[in-house]
Amino acid sequence: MDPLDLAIAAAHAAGSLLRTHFGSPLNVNALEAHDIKLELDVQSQTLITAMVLEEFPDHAIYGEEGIAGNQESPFHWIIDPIDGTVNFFYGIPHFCISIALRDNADIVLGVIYDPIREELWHVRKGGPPLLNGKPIAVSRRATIPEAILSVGFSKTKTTIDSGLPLFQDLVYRARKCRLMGSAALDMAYVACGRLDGYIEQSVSLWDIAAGVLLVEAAGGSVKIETRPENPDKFSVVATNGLLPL
Ligand code: LIP
Repeated sequence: MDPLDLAIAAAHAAGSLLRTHFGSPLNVNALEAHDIKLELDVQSQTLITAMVLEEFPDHAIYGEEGIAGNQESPFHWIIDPIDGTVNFFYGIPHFCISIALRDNADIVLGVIYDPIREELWHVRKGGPPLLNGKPIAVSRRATIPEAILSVGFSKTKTTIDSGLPLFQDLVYRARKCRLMGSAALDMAYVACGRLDGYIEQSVSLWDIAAGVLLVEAAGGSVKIETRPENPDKFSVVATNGLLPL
């Protein structure tokens, strides 16, 4: 099976699982000041992992809910089983599944699926970025005053403290700043021109892997820096490539 077709099938399967449970009582695995971990996150990743390893038993899984498969493999599937888990828990219909495949250091495909709006973004390295099968492109807005931006604060006091000054500056300069709660959807929205930029201080690879390929394929730019306090966390600035950010 073509790996992109598999990623799309896995996103759809996980999407219908999430739709089934959306708005119903949920088993909470962990409740933190700025984060919630659901049993459904684990179930969704388990479903995607089973589908991937059935087709590619020698590949590796690197997901928010843990790793699986052959970690020596050059092929790593990077999975966020529910991106926007807190939104999901509160019944806010703004979350998605994000799946990317990395071949050695290269992200070669990305899929982001919003199961409530039934919006599927996908891209293969070197190919056109698509939303529900139609080509997409970033916006042409080039100045901050005309821009709509999404800003994320992640999950800790440290990351909130480090993000606040930038937010305080941009909220006065940009047309609007939004806090939408899903890094992957923020990047998908930049890729299709709904947002002009997305900034967050501390996210994980699974939050942004598919989105990076999508935004760059759509004509945008993504700047990623490793966090000084945690090599597995990244600060990200994704824009349409025109904004001075
Ligand atoms: C979420 C990100 C969001 C960030 C949250 C959290 P999760 O991912 O998508 O941008 O602000 O703190 O990291 O935990 O829902 O997969």
